[in-house]
Amino acid sequence: MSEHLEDIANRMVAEGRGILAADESSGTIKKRFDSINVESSADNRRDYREMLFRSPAMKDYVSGVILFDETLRQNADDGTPLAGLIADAGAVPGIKIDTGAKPLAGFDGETVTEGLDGLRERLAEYHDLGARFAKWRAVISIGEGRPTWNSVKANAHALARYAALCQEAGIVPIVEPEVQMDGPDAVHDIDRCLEVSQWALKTVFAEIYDAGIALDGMVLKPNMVVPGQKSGKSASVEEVAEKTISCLMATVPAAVPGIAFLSGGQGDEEATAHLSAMNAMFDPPWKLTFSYGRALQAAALKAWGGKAENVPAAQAAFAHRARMNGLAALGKWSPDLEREAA
Ligand code: 5MM
Repeated sequence: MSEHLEDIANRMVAEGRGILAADESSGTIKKRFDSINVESSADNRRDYREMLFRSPAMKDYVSGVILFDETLRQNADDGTPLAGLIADAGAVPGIKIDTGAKPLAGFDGETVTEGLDGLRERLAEYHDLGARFAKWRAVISIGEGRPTWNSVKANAHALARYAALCQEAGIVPIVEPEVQMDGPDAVHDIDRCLEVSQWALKTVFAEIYDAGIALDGMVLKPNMVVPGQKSGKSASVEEVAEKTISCLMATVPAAVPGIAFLSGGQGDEEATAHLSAMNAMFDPPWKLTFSYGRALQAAALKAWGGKAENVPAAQAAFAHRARMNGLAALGKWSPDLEREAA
């Protein structure tokens, strides 16, 4: 018998654990590998991800891993499917299922995420390959006259249609409406981020309601409320935590079991500090955890550098970041712990 959606969703946001976003598409993983001068070949991508999934830290701090299509079909060096390594570590394998954010016709500088055509059939195949959750990322950018209502509405509608198809297939949807903190003209302040994030989330949950989504069988992956990276403005950890929570309290129904944040270009320690502060300061109705890509992998990627002899050092770097974020998911991280453990 298939596992219930709410049981999978609860496993994905289990106490003190979070999600590893390892679903970089071909272009993004190439950029990451370029930064360490490693060729982005299928074997190198496999070796890198095998290093992460075999890390002993997986079983303690990682509840789920988001994969790119190629990775879900790859085997480790000894022939074990990579998704099998994840399941053996007690984590849920998931799949990035959208086909990317594409220019929104008639709306310069805005995108709508595509991938609905043929999605029912693709979900059935991914379920057979072992995926038990999926992820779809909508990108909302802030700028002069942006976002427009058309982009907020089109992205929210697509997210809800995707979520309905996932639940029909027995797959938990991660719903990711990312209000970007970076980009060429991210000069907005934290209050503009708050305003747009609330608008995007209200619209997403209105569409989700209309589409009849079971709220207890989904996970939300939002941005934190932060100033734009090019604004020259900063915000304290407390301000980010307070404004992010106030945004979520105003928009996310309590029946959603968990919220797993993206890191969005924040520094590793910054992303950890923000998550920990939220969990320490508030007792929200949902679990608050991480679904970080860059903020979980950056140190490990650098330590690995494409060399087999660096695997132990890379796994140690990954274990450190995963443990710090596991503590943050409990509100128990501190800068002192960060330095003691390093
Ligand atoms: C790992 O990056 C994911 C895939 O991005 P592309 O489709 O652009 O290759 C991305 O969706 C990621 O899951 C989220 O943005 C969270 O990652 P960060 O690095 O922001 O925590």
